[in-house]
Amino acid sequence: MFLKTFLRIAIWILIFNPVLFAGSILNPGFEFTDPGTEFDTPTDWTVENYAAAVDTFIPSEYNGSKDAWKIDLDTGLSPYQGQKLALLSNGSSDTTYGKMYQQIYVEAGDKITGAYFFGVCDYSTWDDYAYIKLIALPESGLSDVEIVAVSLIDVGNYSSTEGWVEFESIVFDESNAGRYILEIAVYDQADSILESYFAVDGLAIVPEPASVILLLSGFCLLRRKKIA
Ligand SMILES: [Ca+2]
Ligand SMILES: [Ca+2]
Repeated sequence: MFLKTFLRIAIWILIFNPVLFAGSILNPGFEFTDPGTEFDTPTDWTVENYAAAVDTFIPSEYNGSKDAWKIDLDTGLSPYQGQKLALLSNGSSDTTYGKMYQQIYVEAGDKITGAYFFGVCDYSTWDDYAYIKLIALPESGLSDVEIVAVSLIDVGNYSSTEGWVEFESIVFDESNAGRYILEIAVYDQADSILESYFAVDGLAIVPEPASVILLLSGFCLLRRKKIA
């Protein structure tokens, strides 16, 4: 009787809460911030230069032109999910990049999803760029995995994406599942002048339905064996 109840609960969890069986990212929606930091640093993320959690990104008049940006500059960019989004900038003149990162792990069958916005205040051939990628830990035997790569060439001079762009990574398998550094960054190209902005929100590690079904069939087999 107890076993039957346990199996019923386990199967219910598998069907309705598949995320419990995926890898993990801490503070994936940037909703939590460390108090007392110069910028509102998202909890669980290590930041370098300008990388903050903000309620809304309203671009200022600061330095470079935003003449061709495709969002409303007065109302700005609201979070993709929740109350906050992550905003990174390479700054103007004083720094050449903004970055945030944390160690994560991904299981076989997982993929990483989310949304980004990219806006540049520069022009070609100073092609500022941004990315989201997994960096393999030393001696892990794994290779880096690119998730998002976007540059000025993709959006045009003094321009931006049309709001949030949803993305998803490859589906990981046994050969590339494991621990990585999840790194989000925006960089100047060639010089340190004229800033660009990279916003990210709604990160999630999502198991592919096929892997959930596999787990479920594993439980069913276990159950048959116990009954037999
Ligand atoms: Ca959020
Ligand atoms: Ca620049």
